[in-house]
Amino acid sequence: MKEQIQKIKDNAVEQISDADTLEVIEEIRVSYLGKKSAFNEILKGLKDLSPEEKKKIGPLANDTKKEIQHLIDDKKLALESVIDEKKEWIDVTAPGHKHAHGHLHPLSIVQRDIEDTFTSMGFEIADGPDIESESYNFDAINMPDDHPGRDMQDTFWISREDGRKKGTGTVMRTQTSGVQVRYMEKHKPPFRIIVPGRVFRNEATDASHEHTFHQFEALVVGEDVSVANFLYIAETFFSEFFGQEIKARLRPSYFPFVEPGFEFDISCTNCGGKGCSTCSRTGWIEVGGAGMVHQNVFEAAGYDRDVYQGFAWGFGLERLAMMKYKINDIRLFHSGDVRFTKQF
Ligand code: FA5
Repeated sequence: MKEQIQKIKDNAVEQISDADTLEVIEEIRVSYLGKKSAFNEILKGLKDLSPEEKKKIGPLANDTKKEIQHLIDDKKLALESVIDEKKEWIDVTAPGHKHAHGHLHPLSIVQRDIEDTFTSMGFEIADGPDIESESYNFDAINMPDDHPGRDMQDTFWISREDGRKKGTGTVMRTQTSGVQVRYMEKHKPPFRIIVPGRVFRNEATDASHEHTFHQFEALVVGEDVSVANFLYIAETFFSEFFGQEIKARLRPSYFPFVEPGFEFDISCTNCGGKGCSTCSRTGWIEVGGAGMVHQNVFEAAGYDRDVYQGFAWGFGLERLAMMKYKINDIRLFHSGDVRFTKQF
């Protein structure tokens, strides 16, 4: 029996020293010291031995059991401390993990820029719904049902009652100009507002046309507002936006909600007005429509048509962003291509 105990001990010592995980050491404990272990059988058999043998084998078995238990405990501690070390050890020379940072879309950057510049000039920011009544989008701004001006903007209709009665339909708004009357109905002059917003046109897309894009409306109303005020604000805004001196010029044009109406151009941001391929050698780039608010629009808002004057101005956000960042295709903005958006 002495040899048997020694053999168990030798095997245990060898296995404990080879054990490399806490799971293995637990298995060893169960197989050597557990209820069904060979060692337990030996201890159970002590009662059948003679008193003399009992005296020798009893202490030997107990000492061996304790010894194996100690070896297991020590090994367990050693394995646990290795695990802890692995957990806490930091390799300061290892390269760091690069975390992807969220960032603003280029159109959001440009929109914030524009809002900052206008608010610094005392403008408030107003808004209106993307899905707009036909009445605000067209009728109230002097584009009744049969007005040929409606043909200038291909419209996505949401609904329209039979018989094409004036003002009864719903549209994806084609322009931010519809917010003019919405705002004027609730506010009295003088005021200065800008209206940034998404607009929709049922148009074929190409490098400079999208079916969904953004406009910025500016509306200034008071008793003594003139085209000169508009020109000053336009030049101040564009000079600030492009970080260089910009000149603006007006060309006669037609929009039903202004009289007189203009297209307005700014001096080419690429060549400063000398003429280059960006401005087709003219030195000027067209950036939007503008004009003095039509008296019918004041009337639709409930104002006295003979008391107030104001100018309105609308430009495309994507087109400005394209000029600022030299982007040659408007479709990139909504392409969802992160290789594009990551550059800003
Ligand atoms: C208008 O929408 C008028 N509401 C602007 C206005 C406001 C005139 C106030 C007078 C007074 P227009 O359709 O030209 O006008 O559009 C204005 C600007 O939106 C254009 O100069 C252009 O920059 C941009 N734009 C128009 N259509 C598209 C399109 N399909 N894709 C991208 N930008 C466009």
